Amino acid sequence: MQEQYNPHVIEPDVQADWEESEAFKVVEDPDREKFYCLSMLPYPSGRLHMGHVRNYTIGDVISRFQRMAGKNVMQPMGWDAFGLPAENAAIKHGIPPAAWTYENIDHMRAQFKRLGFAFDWSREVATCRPEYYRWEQLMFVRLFEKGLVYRKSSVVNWDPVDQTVLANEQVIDGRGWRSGAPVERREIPQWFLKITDYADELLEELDRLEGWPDAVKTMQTNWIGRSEGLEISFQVADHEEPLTVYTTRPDTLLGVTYMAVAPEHPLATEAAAKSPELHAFIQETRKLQASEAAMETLEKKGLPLGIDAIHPITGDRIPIWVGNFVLMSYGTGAVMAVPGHDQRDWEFATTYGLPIHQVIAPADGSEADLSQGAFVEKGVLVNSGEYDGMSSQEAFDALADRFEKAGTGQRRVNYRLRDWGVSRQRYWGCPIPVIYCDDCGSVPVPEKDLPVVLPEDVAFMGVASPIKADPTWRQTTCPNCGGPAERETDTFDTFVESSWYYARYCCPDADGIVDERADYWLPIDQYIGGIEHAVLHLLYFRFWHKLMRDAGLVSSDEPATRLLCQGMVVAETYYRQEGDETIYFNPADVDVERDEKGRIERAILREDGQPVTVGRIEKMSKSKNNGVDPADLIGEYGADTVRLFTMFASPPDQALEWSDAGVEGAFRFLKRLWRQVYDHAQGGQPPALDTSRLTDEQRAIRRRVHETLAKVGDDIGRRYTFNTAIAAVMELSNALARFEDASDQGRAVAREAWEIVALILSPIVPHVCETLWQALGHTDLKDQAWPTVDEDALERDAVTIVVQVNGKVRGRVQVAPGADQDTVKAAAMEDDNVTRFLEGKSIRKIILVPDKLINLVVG
Ligand code: ANZ
Ligand code: ZN
Repeated sequence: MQEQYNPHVIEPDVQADWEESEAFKVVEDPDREKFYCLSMLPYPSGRLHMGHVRNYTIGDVISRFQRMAGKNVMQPMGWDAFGLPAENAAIKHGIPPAAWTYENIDHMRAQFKRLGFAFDWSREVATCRPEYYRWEQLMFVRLFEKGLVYRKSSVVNWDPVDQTVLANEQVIDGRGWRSGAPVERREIPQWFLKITDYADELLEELDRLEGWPDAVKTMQTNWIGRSEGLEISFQVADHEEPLTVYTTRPDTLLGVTYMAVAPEHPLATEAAAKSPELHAFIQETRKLQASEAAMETLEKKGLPLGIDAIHPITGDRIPIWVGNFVLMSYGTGAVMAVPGHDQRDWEFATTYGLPIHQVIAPADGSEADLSQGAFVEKGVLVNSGEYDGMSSQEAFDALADRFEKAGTGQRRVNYRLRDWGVSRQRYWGCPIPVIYCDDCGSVPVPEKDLPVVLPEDVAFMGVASPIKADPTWRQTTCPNCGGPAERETDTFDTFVESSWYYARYCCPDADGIVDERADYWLPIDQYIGGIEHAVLHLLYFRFWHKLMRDAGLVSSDEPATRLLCQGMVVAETYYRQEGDETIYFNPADVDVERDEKGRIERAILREDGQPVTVGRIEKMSKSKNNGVDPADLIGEYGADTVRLFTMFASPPDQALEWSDAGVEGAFRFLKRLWRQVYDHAQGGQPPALDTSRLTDEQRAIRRRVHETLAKVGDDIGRRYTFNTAIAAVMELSNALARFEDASDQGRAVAREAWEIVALILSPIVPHVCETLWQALGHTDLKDQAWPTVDEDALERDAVTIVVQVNGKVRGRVQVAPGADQDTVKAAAMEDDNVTRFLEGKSIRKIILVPDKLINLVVG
């Protein structure tokens, strides 16, 4: 053992040993309890960032702990390798996306290895490889045959710069999330997966996902957006066809003062044919309507159609309007507007001077003030004729029954969830395996012809997809009739690849989508990733699992039993305002002066010695130039320090604030730990520990060691509070520094202590611990079990506490050391002499000096 801690020497050695011995390669073993620990797979952008480091360190600590706990642990890694950045790099630098991607993968793999993650690299997958994506093409073909996919023209968010469709969430303030270009509305044919067929199950099963954070479950619940309501048909004056609306509040029916239809609704189209003004309005709103999310904040606009509906109860004529806030794709594309009780309707009515009627009164008898806004709660019906006095629920039922009986209404469940549009117009993705034939229509590619391989050696001419630009790639023959036909040139949304990669890891070489090994490993025991995936990825991944289950490929209902969403990595920002431009400076280039409380007093740019403004603490990002490159840190401190800092700075689900001092502190701790073990090891091998011959002091330190062991096991294994586990080991190492006992048994106690420290810190800082373990005379820490707590060591001797009443000693009691006030008081009350002095009096105050004295103040 070297005297000095030098991570740059020990880490490569330890890593080489892991690599050679294939230490983390696992095989299925039905006799052992399995543990599948999975961190979300990264996009191979080329460089690791601190967010990755945090995500994968958490997973690695959990994996290594579970391995020591005796489980058969699988921790795989792979690459979410399709996607736009590769194409942008290709367009910019002229490198084919495939080459760029593979190079990045190699670079990032090396970075992962340098961090010492215990991945089973034999299971690595890259989603851009035909041997991976051929199986999702096969799955698509099977879903096609089952009727779970369909093609439909729909209005999409079109990014004119990236030339692709964007999901609603990718539209931010009407602009493409990546390009920043104003998003257009286009109608194009797309392939859809019928996720709505699974809406109920996706919703219901959330209740059983006890190991998932509530925040994620709530977001998914809202996203699925199940609502129970009624479809009601209104007669339309001078029209045959009734106007059907969907409402969740039929109890407000007598408060309807107008109707509103979507710009695409047939009644709007009919009226627009006669009115240029309407026509112009409809064109305008169709162009502007971007995402559903943007609808919430949209300024509400509309025009009357000049057509009336007939109220089904009062027979009154009600004007029909077209409104930009009504979505054609939801319910029936038409609403009965109740401005008294719906805020959107209220705003619209206020803008256009439409009447507002109250038909619901607050259930608690208070008054609702409709001049300030709608009263949206449920309550008691008023101004509603025969329904007056009913509760909202009673009125819902009564009206639903009435319309269902009359044949003009029907109870309905609606979902906000839409089917999943999986077509993307970009090149660097998995080709959608469909062939178009003039005679046969859309024909799935026969299974024997899969995969449809994406050519990798391509040149970009502008932004267009090379397989769209190439007139020959698409030419093929129809599998049905043998006539000339064309291939689909769209590719899958990359969320398709990430929906099932976890299953492929179980059997990466399976000759099929998955094989029986999937059922050994699934469901995932611990899934770890960012909260930004709460809705899309985590919903698609649950959906795809159910599709695989229903195809007989896996038998579990859900893909992951436990989910941890790690917090963001944040850092201070520094900037200067130069005219309109804000120039951000990297924290590494700024010197800061702090006050005693650690608050920044002054920040100076090192380069020019001039001050910079201290901004907010924000998520590390390129745009704020506040990122720290993990590669630099590893180069300076080694992997263990980076791992230790990331796990120590905060609990995994909270934000982690970057701090140079924190990294320094982590490094110092490891150096000191090294030195302590070095000094101890210099004393040579101590004799065997004989617990029957220990002094009080030896017993006390040994108790401390086993208490720490118990706490760390619980913190890492169950609570996932890695920071408190580390703090406990740090305290123990301080206590051991004060334990200077060179006797044989003293050294035996210290030996046991350092062995336990090396073992229990090893999930977090595996390299240094492996080396210390060897210095303590062992080999292969990587195969060691988690140490067992010696319950006898935990037993505490009793301490004697003096009991005073009003400051006078009245007795002595024996309690466990560290006993709290209630325990000591209870023991004191059992002493007859003490209770004699308490008789007839009440205790006003209790003063406890732990392990020494209790004073009961009575009066
Ligand atoms: C009358 C009413 C009165 C409504 C009231 C609400 C409150 P969820 O819960 O999301 O399903 N709606 C129906 N179809 C719509 C569409 N295509 N575009 C915009 N809004 C639409 O919401 C259902 C409610 O949203 C429906 O109930 C309808 O307004 C509106 F005091 O009908 B309600
Ligand atoms: Zn054909």
